[in-house]
Amino acid sequence: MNLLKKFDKYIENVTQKDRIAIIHDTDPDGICSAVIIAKAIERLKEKKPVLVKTIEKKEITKELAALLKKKKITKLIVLDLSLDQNYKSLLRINKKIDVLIIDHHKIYSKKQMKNVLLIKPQFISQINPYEYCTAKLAYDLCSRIVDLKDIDWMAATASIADIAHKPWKSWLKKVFRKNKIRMKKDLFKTKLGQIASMISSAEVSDKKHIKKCYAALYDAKKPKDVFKKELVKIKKVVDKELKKLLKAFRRSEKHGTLHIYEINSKIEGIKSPLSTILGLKYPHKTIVIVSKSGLKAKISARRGDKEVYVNSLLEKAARGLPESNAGGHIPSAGATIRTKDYPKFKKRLIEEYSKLEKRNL
Ligand SMILES: [Mn+2]
Repeated sequence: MNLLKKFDKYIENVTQKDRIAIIHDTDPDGICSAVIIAKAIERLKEKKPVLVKTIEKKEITKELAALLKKKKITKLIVLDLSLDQNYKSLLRINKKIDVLIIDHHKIYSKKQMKNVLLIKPQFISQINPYEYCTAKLAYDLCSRIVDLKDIDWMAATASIADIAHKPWKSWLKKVFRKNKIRMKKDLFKTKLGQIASMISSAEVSDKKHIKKCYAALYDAKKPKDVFKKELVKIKKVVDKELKKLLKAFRRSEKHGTLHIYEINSKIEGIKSPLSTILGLKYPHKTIVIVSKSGLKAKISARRGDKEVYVNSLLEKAARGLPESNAGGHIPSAGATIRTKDYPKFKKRLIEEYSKLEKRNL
């Protein structure tokens, strides 16, 4: 059976007795894809998920496994998370739970597990996986079996947030026209781009806001409904801090085209939108942003022109470090390490980078 048929079968098999959990990534793509899947199942099966939750580590922890058991989950849907990086952690949950993973990160494991259906763009299309965001993939998959045209703008918002718009230009134009939104050259300046950065701002300033973003999208009939007072206020605060940090970027450490920018901000997660903005501004530079807060150092990397694979770069620099994780896309990736390992990480990063630069000369 091909993958699309398997997907249809998975949805078809959802019954009234099922208890559905949706686990998604914390970023706009993760949140938009969660709403799209929840709406699709609700429209087809008149069922709402009993649990919608984000996780940051790409694994099923013992705590999460216990929660799924307590909630008597029978269907688990995982979105925008490369759980195949940690397939073994799936063994922590009941084998009777049917798992569906929709993700667009690189393929970490080709292993197939009996109760797990893994869908990535690489399996069904020719489009670069980092330019086929999870929300668009979920939208396309579900649109084959249920009408979701009224929420096409959510898939568009996620495509902008993930800088995954290039292959979808004509589709995006249609979505903008249909929703009466003005198209601009800088997609982040459009209404949907503003929603993308508002969700991202809310997410980075406090993970607790993620539920509010989910609810705002879920309840929205039109894009303008997402602009809730509280979310707009948060965006203003984050924008101000971003402006300050962008100004100070010129003080970052340079090693060839590698820029290492160590920041100290009260908004811990700000490194992600900051690196996205810098990555767009300097596509031929490799931007690595480091935010050290307590015991953990969090790292965000971007390379707009994809001349350097920042996912592999971070994976190499973090390899073998205790309690570390690293991964993501070719042009955009992240890592977490212990703060005390940062000097070692940084040394490796610079070494790996100079090796890459030599190879390209
Ligand atoms: Mn994504």
